[in-house]
Amino acid sequence: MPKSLEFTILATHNFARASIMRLPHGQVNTPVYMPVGTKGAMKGVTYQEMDDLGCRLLLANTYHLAYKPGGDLLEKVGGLHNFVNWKHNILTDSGGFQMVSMSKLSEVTEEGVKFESPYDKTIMYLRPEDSIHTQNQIGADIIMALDDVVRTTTDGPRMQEANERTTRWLDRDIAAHKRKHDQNLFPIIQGGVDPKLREQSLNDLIKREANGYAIGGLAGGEDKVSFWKTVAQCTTKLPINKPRYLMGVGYPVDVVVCSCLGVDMFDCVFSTRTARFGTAFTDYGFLKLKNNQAANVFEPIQKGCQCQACKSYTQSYLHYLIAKEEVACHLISIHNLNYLIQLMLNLRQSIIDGNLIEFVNGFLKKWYQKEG
Ligand code: PRF
Ligand code: ZN
Repeated sequence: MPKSLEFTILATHNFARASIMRLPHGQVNTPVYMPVGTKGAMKGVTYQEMDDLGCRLLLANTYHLAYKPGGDLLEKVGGLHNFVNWKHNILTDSGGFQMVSMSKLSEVTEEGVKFESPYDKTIMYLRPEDSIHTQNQIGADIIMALDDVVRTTTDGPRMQEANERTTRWLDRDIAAHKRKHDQNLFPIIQGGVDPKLREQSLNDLIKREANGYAIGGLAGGEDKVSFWKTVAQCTTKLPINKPRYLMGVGYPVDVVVCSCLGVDMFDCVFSTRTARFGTAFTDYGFLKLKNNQAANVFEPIQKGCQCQACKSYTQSYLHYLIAKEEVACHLISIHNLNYLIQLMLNLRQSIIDGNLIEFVNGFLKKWYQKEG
C-alpha cells in the first residue's frame, strides 16, 4: 500500500527547505501557502480558478462543514473532494481554533467543546472523537488534531491546562482515527510564547510519531520577537524529515521569514479577506485600491503579474469597480492568492538554486520601499 504522506527534501539553506510532499491527491511543492475555503467554498473564487492558479492543497474547516452540509452528507457523496469537485489535496482544521474565534459561543471542558450556533442557536458538541469522525467523513488528505486553543496572550494555569489537555485530546484523536491509511493526522504544538510550555508540548507530541506537525497558538496578538522565537524553537526541535505547518500565518513578510526558519506550510484568510476590503498585495507592500490615488493609475496592480486581474485591468478601473460590483473583490482575491502562491514558488526556487539570501534581500528591500 502506498504511504499516505511522503516528504522529500530537495535542497536546504540553513533551516529553510525546498521539498516535495506526496499526498493521496497528488504532489505539493513546499514551502506552500494554502488558501482557505472555510465552508467548502473559497469566498469569491471558484475551485477551477484555484486549480488554474496552481493551488494543489487547500484548507477547509470541520466546524463549519459539520454544521452544513454535515458529515453524513459528505460521507454519502464520497467526501468533500467529490462534493466540490476538487481533484487535488485538502487539509481540514479540527474546529479547535473556533474556540477562540467564537469564544462567546463556546464552552470548553475536558470532554470537549460545546458550541452554540450563531445561525440558529442549536448546540453542537465537538469532542476529539467527534472532530475526528467528521474529518474522516470529510476525507481530507491531512486532518488536524483537536487542540485546546487559548488566546496567545493568556498565561498562568489556563495556558498550562490547555497545553496538557491538547496532549490528552491527541491520544483520543489517535484512538478515534479510522482512516490512518489515507488520511494524515497532524498534532498541533501549543504552549503560547512560554518556552517551557512549548518545550513540554514539543516533547509530548513528537513522541506520538505523526507524519507531520503543526505549530499552533501563534499569530494571536503576541509581539513579533516572541512569535519568531517560538517558531524557531519549534522548527529546531521538530523532526527534520517531516513537514511543519504554521497555522494562521499568511502575511507576506511572515511567510518569507518563517520559511527561512524551516516552516513548510502556511494558511491564512488574510489574503482574501483583505482583498474584499479592496487591498492588494504588491512587491512594494499593500495597495489600497479604494484610495482616490488609484483612480489615476492606468497600470495593473503589479507589473508583470500574470493573474486575470493584472492581465486585463488597470488600477483605475478596479478602483471604479470596487464601489459598484462584487467582481472587483473577486479579481483582487485572485491577484492576492496568485501573489502568495508565486511568492512561495520563487522562494522555493531560490532555495533550490542556492540564491535564498539574494531572494530575501530583494524581497525585503522592495517590501519596505516605496515604488519609484
Ligand atoms: N489551532 C487550530 N487552528 C488554528 C490555530 C490553532 O492554534 C491557529 C493559530 N492561532 C490558526 N488556526 N486548530
Ligand atoms: Zn495580479
